[in-house]
Amino acid sequence: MPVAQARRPNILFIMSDDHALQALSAYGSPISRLAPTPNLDRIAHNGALFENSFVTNSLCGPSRAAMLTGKFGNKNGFNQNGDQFDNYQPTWPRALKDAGYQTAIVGKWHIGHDPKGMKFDYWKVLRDQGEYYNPDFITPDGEVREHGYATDLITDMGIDWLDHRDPDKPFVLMVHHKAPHRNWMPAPRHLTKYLNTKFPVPDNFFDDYEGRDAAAIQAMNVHRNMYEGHDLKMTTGVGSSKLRYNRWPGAFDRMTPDQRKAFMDALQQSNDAMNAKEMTQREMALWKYQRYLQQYLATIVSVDESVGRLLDYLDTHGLTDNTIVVYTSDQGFYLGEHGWFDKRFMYEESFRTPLLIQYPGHIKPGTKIDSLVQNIDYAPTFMDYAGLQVPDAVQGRSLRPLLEGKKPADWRKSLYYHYYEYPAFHRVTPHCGVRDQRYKLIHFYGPIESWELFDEQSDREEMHNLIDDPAQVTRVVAMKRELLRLQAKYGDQSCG
Ligand code: SGN
Ligand code: CA
Repeated sequence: MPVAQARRPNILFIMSDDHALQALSAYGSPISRLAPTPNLDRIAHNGALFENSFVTNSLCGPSRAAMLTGKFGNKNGFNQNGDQFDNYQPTWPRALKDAGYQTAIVGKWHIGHDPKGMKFDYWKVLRDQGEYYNPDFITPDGEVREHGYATDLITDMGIDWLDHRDPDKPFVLMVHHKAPHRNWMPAPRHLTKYLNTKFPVPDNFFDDYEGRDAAAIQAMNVHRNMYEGHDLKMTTGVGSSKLRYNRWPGAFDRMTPDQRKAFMDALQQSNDAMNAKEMTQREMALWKYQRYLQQYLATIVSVDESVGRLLDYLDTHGLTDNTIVVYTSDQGFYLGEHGWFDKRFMYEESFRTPLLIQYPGHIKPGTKIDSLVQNIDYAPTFMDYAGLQVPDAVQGRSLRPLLEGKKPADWRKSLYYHYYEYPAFHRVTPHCGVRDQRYKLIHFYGPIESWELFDEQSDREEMHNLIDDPAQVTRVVAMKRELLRLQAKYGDQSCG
């Protein structure tokens, strides 16, 4: 093998599903201080943390498609869940495979049935959204149900593949977790982890959505829209282990009797106390918020353990120095901000996504990067590190200069966003928008036609729509012009 090839870095790309920045302690939120992620923090400590990392469209499929291609949905053909990704189009795993890498993906796929066509040397992906307990996987040989907990199974598969790979070739391993996606079922060993923890309630949990019409009509409110059985695991009465509204019983029915008993037993005391108490609507909303966070954060403990196991594997096998490790999520998530769960909106909590990258010797430990970056930048970054030419059609830009401590003068000053799916699950009005380091302009279209402007510096919670503020007239004109410039640049003419 040529020397240059032997030195090319391995890439371990770990992605979770719906992991909010607020739940990753390296980002330092009050919630994460009560539910720390020490192994994820290791990556930030060893390498870089992106303080301004965003997605192109805050939804699973579109995000994955953007990451694989380095292009917005209007170019890669995937704008909403349910679209079919064309696996034969250019992607970074395929480009690296063609350049001599060994490639593998384990875990969530969700942009079609399977990754056939992308030439992975090994793949084993969850069927559809995937389940937490005893999930079904699609493999080249058909479908198989594995006994166990999804996060652990996916980690085992990744490690097993590393054990059996060809050590003479560089590798790409993509470990894509289901967690912490809805319906938030923790591993058996973490069932009671946070049941006695009281998490801080966001100031805008009881948001009245004044001046924000699209926010007012959504269906992603923790109190109103979560399924009391399926999501919150609330039972029908004191002493009962029967779940309240359980829209998709499959998540529980697939458990063994022992798994299910352990799961419900762990919650019995808390459920009984809830059922025994007369609560006002407001008290019930707050109770649900706590139960939601307890479950959501407990699923992240397993993700954190998975990352710890993978990092330890690299250490004990002498691979750490020559492996780029990336941790990200397909998007951010609401943990009660505006009263919500889910994502989709261009508001901060779901527009942002965590991004941590280590590459010892190449990225200074403890680096913090405040430049605006987006998930279309991952593909060109990996191609760049693998020594490949980035095709002109790629719309993102390599993060390598930023990771090496440089700040190119022509780095982007604003980001474009476009969300399409409606009404889907959560009735989020389609919208597009532009964000710079300080301001954000959003254009909602379809069921609601409106514009919003936020000052992220003075109004981080995005409660005050400044669009009609006379003091902002010039800014609104400038930002509308910037929106048009970005739409022309990215070739998207479909926003309302
Ligand atoms: C499921 C969830 C929704 C979620 C979508 C998309 N409902 O349909 O709440 O918005 O996935 O999520 S569930 O009760 O079936 O879990 S995504 O991350 O795959 O885009
Ligand atoms: Ca997701």
